[in-house]
Amino acid sequence: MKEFKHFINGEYVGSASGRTFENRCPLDNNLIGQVHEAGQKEVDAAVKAARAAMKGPWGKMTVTERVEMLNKVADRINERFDEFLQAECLDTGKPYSIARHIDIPRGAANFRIFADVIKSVPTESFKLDTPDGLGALNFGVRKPKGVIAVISPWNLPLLLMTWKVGPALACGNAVVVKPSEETPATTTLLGEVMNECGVPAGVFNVVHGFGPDSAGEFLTTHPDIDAITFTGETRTGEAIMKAAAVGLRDISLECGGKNPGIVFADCDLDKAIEGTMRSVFANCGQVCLGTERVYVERPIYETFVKRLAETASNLRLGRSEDPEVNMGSLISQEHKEKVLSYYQLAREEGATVVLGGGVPDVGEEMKAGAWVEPTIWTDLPDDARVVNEEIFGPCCHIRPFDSEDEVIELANNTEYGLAAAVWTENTSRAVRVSEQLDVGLVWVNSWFLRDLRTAFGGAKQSGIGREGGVHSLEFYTELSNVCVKL
Ligand code: NAD
Ligand code: 6OD
Repeated sequence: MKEFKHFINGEYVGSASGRTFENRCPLDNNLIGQVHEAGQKEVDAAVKAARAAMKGPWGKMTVTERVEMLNKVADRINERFDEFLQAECLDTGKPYSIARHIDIPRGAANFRIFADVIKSVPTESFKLDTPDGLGALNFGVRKPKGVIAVISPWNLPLLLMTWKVGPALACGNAVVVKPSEETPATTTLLGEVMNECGVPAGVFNVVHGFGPDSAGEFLTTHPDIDAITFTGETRTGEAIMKAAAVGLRDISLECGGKNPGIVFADCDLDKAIEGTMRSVFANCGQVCLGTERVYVERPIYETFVKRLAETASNLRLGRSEDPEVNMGSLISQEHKEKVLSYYQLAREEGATVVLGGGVPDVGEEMKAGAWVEPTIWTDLPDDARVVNEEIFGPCCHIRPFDSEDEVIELANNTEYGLAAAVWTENTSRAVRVSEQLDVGLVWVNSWFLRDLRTAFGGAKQSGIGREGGVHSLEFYTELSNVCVKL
């Protein structure tokens, strides 16, 4: 039986309490292994190891040395690509075809990009005139913040964890990571890579467990944590923000969304269908940036609904390793129940079910897996819960619109503000509409096309702060000013 242990001070250790929980594959509910659950003792040890690392050789390393080390980590992830791929897909049920192109390469790229950023971004400098005529020179110095708690979700486990660990280490911090209880594997494996690449003990630590009254809460309330970076649900973000208030620790929150897709009649319809297919159904709809509300300009509304439904009906569900498969299962039985409750609610709220709405027949071997059908609804009122609450499944509601002003108002009518996709061949309209959307990220004629130098994050209840490129440096470093009187 496989065991997932904590990684503390460069070594794998079990829980002193002996407490473990099961890790099951969502494709068929088969047992993968047992995960050790951290108590206060393991969290204390991980934070202590990280603090000691900051005072040891890691804290004295030059930027050039750190950059070399992080590039080695990226190389080593790529060398062990298949192990990461298999581990990620077993934990999540996602197809290799997705993880091979997104999750694992981005896991490596997240180290490389921030190694590049840290060695090339300047700090500010100002020459100040003084009454004696000699002046003073001000210059900025970026220092690591210290020990960072990284709390990550299950939907893109390696990608979203390294999106935080990469810049944190590039800036010279030490980290304690608490991966999602659903997906312990790739974060655990990364510990081996850190050792292989000579990253000093204590720089990268992992503790496993749940949120409240478990590893997540013990870590975020730990008094020796300097800052907390979190990706996950908005309600969890609120709990973490409260924990961070004690001791005035800095936070970065990347939270939920209910993202609109806006399709104008002058779009390239083939591209809009292909892009909307990905934005609704990729990763079985479990992408925070995914489209759950599609607004289509009336002249092409009927055609769009018909074509999206036809294309979605050809999605191939099945096992990760099958090269024909482009949709896996949801993450867990619990999440399946949540998504199915919205499928039921949609019917109660008066939806027309254009496609799906139930549980697919995936055969005897995978019957116990977390499967749901790709689903499309129309005809729901704007105040329906299904149109307003984040479902995080392979589903969307499509509604017609008649004018730019109307669709901007509809798109913005949400407590969230993460992402939007706009489909039009009219560049002026694309710019005009994009600028009026209350979101952190707009894609025009594309979706999830990532340039890692750009600002990433959400408005409103979708988060606080921006990560990516130099923006990550704002969070992972303390900027000090030195004023030298000449
Ligand atoms: P979640 O909030 O349930 O869990 C995320 C992490 O927080 C897990 O590791 C969990 O154990 C931990 N946690 C839970 N309660 C905690 C507490 N009280 N204290 C400390 N830690 C706690 O989220 P999830 O279900 O894993 O992920 C799905 C959600 O994440 C969706 O809402 C999705 O939109 C969001 N998400 C957002 C982004 C983004 O970039 N904005 C990216 C991916 C996912
Ligand atoms: O691409 C990224 O950097 C990122 N943070 C993606 C988030 C996806 C959400 O599920």
